[in-house]
Amino acid sequence: MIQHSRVAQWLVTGLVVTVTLLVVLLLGWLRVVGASQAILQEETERQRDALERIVDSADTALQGATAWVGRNCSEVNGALQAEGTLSPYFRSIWLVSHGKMYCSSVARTDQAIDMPLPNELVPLLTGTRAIFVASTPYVRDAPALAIFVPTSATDGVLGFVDGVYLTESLHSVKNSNLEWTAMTIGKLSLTSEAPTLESASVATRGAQSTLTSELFTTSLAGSPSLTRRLIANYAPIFLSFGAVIAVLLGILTFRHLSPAQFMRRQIALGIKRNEFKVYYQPVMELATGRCTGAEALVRWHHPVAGLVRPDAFIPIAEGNGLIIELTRSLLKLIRNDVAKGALPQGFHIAINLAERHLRDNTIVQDIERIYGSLNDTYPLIAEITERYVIRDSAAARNVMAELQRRGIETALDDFGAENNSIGYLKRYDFNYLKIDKEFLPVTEDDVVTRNICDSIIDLAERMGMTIVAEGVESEMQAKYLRQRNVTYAQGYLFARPISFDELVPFAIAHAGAGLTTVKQVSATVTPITPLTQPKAV
Ligand code: G
Ligand code: G
Ligand code: MN
Repeated sequence: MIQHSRVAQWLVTGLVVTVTLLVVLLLGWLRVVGASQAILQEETERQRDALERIVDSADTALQGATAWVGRNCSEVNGALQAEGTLSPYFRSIWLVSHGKMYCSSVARTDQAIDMPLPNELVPLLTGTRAIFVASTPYVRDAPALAIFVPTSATDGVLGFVDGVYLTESLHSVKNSNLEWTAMTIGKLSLTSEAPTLESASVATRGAQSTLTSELFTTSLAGSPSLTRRLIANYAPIFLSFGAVIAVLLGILTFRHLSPAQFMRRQIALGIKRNEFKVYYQPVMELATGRCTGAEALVRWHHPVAGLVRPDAFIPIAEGNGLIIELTRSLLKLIRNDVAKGALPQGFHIAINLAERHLRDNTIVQDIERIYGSLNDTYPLIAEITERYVIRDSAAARNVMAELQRRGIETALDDFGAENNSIGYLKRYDFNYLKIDKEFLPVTEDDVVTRNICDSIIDLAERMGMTIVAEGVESEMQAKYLRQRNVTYAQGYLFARPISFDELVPFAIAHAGAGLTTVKQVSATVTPITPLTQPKAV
């Protein structure tokens, strides 16, 4: 028997289920990361906008003061003071000339001022510049944002925005989604965590979202609670989805690797690799001892399992429809054998059809296409077993009629083996009736079987059907059948199923009218059997 491995079936199924679950979990994790990124991105924009409102407002105030640059401090001091006091966020505003801060919104007019600009702002360029400073004039160790609006290469307005506003903004943006937020210019950062300037590389380590605007960069990191919340959101969806997919794929895999599917693939492969061979069991005319035909029987020479009997694969091939293709390939083998012309003219070849063949005209077309005009010289007989229930009797009747129209007679195979026998005789028009070996009396005093067999013979004669007795094994059975005028017989008494090369000499040896007694027939046949079929095939 061809070996199907249950262990492999379970192992592969387990693997598929595990991999599916892992993939779905990975997808779930990617979804969490994606959702988290989207949230952080949005928070970063919110933070940037909040800080930009402060910087823009300060910038606008400084732009308003540029008209006073270069003017005498005592003249504009009052206006500058008003601007510094009334504009929000400013600690102080300064006029700059020739690279020096010479006039302030917080110092008295009479006080001489000549302070250098915060270092990093120099050299001055056109366009607003900004830098974090740790201290400002008059205020030590309190971070501020220095914003410089130049009017020329060396002149302009400088404002110090108090760091408290920025820290407060960073703090207010931070919510339960966020671990920290930071605003960075150059190498320095202000964060939501402390009111002091920090090195940017330290402060923004582990940032998950960063956004750079014209004057500064905002960055932030998500909180573990955000990740936990997203996992809690997505876990039920992905876990249930994953479980369903994994179970479905598991079932599909398990079924794909089931013994039936395994056999299906093996059979399909066997057809492709020409592992199926046809054997022929001679059919004898009882009255004359002539061999008038043979029944083609399939044998599977499997490379690993060896010789496989039809019972092991024919029902499977019938169940999954491969029987159509299998029969097609057997027809080709039979055609190739018969076309050699070595058999006596008029020699019959019986083929076994399955219930599936009777559902449409495919088999009629196949026979016509493959066997064609060979049928005139070596007529086919279509054996239809009564073991299987014919589903569509109208279609079956049509197929049989089509076959008969083409000179292919039909035989009811295995008669009496199952329950369909009598009904089949009524519904279908068979030319032959093959009595199942079960109904051949085995001993002289086997009265019950003999009575049944007598009735079957009587019934067939009344119906005008020719009888073929199957599984004839003893001289006693042959004698009984001859007494009852049964026309044909096949069985081990005459010959086992043999290869075509063995069939030809057998058919020629039994073609003449000389071999009329069964004794002679069996004497001729017996030596062939052990030689050609060491084990029954
Ligand atoms: O040859 P035995 O040889 O063991 O055959 C067993 C069963 O397989 C029988 O019922 C026979 O009718 C069936 N069988 C053998 N060859 C074929 C075939 O080519 N097609 C179909 N459908 N059945 C076959
Ligand atoms: O298609 P069908 O069911 O008629 O197939 C015939 C089956 O009977 C095949 O399996 C074939 O090998 C088997 N067979 C043929 N002759 C004999 C016989 O004399 N005795 C027994 N027991 N089986 C036989
Ligand atoms: Mn048969």
